[in-house]
Amino acid sequence: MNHLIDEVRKQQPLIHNITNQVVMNFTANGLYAVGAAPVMAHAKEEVEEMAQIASALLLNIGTLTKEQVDAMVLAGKAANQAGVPVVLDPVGVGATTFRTDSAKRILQEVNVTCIRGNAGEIANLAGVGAQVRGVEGSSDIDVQQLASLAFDTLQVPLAITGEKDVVIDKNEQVIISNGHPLLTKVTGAGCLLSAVIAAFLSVSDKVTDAISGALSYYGVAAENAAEKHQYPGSFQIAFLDQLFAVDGAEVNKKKRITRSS
Ligand code: ATP
Ligand code: TZP
Ligand code: MG
Ligand code: MG
Repeated sequence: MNHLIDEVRKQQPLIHNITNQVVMNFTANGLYAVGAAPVMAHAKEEVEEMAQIASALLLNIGTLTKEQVDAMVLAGKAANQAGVPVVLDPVGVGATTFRTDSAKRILQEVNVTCIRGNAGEIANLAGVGAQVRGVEGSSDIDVQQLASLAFDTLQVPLAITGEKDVVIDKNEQVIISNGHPLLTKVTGAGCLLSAVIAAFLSVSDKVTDAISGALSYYGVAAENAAEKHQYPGSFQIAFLDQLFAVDGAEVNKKKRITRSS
C-alpha cells in the first residue's frame, strides 16, 4: 500500500497554522520539506477566511494570549463549517490555569479532529495524574492506559507522543515506535509534528491512518538524521533534509507499528 506521505506530496495541501512564536519558522520550513504549503495567519480579522480555504488547520497554544485564543475559536468554527480538519496541540496544558482553561474552551467550542501532545499535556487535559514543567510533561500512568483514559474522557482521536507514540480513536489503538531522543533537544519538534499530522489528515478520511502515517514518517526521518548527526544543531538541519528526502517506500520498509482493537 502507498504511504500517505506520497499523497501529501502530490496534493501539496495548504496548512493554516495559528501557532506559537517560538516555532513559526521551523514549522513553515518543516511543512515545505514535507511537501505541504504553510501559511501563518493569526488576526481575528482574517482567520475565518483563511481557515475556510485551507486543507487543514493547526491550533497551537504555545505562546497564547486571550486575543489569540479568541482567533483560534473563530478559525476552528469556520474550519468546521467548511469540513476542514482541525488539530489541537495543547502546549504546556497543566503548567498554568490559563493554558488549561484555554485548551478546554477550544475543545468545547470547536470540533477538533485530533489532539497531539506529550503524556503530561494529555493527562492534564483528561484530568488524570500528570506532571508538566513549562512545555515538557510526563505521566506516571502507562502510556497505553493513559490513551484509553484520555479518549474515554475527551472523545476526540488523539496522539500521545514520547519514546513510543500511541494513537487512539473509538475503534483502535496504534503504537508507533519510530523516532529518536534527539527530537527532544530541538524546540518545536512536537509542534511541527502536529502541523505534519494536519497535512496528513487533509489527504485521508481515516483519522488513525493519517495520524499514524505522519508519526511513522516523522520518526523514520529522525532516525535517518541521527545516523549522521549526534548534536542538536546539525541534527535539526539533517532532520529537515530527511523530511524532504524520505519517501513512502522507505517509510513502509522502516516503520514499526502495532495495532490493537
Ligand atoms: P516535549 O515538550 O515533552 O518535548 P513535544 O511536544 O515536543 O513534547 P514529543 O513528545 O517530544 O513532543 O514528540 C515529538 C517527536 O519526538 C515525536 O515524533 C516522538 O515520537 C519523538 N520522541 C520524543 N521522545 C522520544 C524518545 N525518547 N525516543 C524517540 N523518539 C522520541
Ligand atoms: N515555549 C513556549 S512554546 C515552546 C516553548 C519552548 C515550543 C514548544 O515546542 P515543542 O514542540 O512542544 O517542544
Ligand atoms: Mg519537544
Ligand atoms: Mg509540545
